[in-house]
Amino acid sequence: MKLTADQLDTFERDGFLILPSLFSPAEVEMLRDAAEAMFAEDCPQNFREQGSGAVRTAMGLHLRSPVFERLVRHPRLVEPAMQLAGDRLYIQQVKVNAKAAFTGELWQWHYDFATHHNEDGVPEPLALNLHVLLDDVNEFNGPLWFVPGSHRCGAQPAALDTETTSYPLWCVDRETVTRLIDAGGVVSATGPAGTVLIFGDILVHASPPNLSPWQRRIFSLILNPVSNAYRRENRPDHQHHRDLSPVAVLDDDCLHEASPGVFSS
Ligand SMILES: O=C(O)CCC(=O)C(=O)O
Repeated sequence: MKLTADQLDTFERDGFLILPSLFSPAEVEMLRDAAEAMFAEDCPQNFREQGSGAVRTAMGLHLRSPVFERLVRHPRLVEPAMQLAGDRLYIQQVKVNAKAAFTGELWQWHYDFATHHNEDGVPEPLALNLHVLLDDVNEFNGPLWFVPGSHRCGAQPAALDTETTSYPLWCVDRETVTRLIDAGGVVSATGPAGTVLIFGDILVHASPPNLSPWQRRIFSLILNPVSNAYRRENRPDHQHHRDLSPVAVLDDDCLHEASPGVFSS
């Protein structure tokens, strides 16, 4: 799947794209079922909320599930990423972030490169984060908030926050966020299940807690150019995969060919 010239212009201007309903309800159902099985596991790849103990993020999914093994090679994700990056890409991180109804916790203001650079030694902010909404995401159940154009202001000062949530993250301070939002505004990335979000490594974003009665699950695939690979191995493989093989693209109907219970590789 190729992005149009308009979509490429929008990505360059805003730093993100929202592509509604790219995956069908049947495909989303397969992904939800696979995610549910992963969330039931007790393993180091599953990070739990500080408050409720519910799974907050489940990582390394393409190595744990045949459905996600295919999703990370899906042409509706990988082809636009290759088009934007103009390079061969490796699979850096694969996860589902969940926010349980009423108790799902926030993600602080940050840009991904601060963590990729400081923890993993990634040289340049060239990685792309590709999301698939697994639930309908509305203004109430903890959508991502993007600051349009913040990627054009360069990498902002960031500091490691190990306290606010269970997941250590390099975050941006309030003064910086205020300045960037005064300049560019803020957009809530909502849409029906199956919607795809694409954003770059220095786009400033966050997401609020989920106080609504609706759960919110989002799949995330981070692809990074092979030429821009990590230089440090501070974090475990599931937080930054070591395998630098360029990701191969499967057929458009690849999800339907996955056998749900059997992991093949
Ligand atoms: O799932 C969320 O709400 C936040 C995700 C995020 O910040 C990220 O993928 O970088």
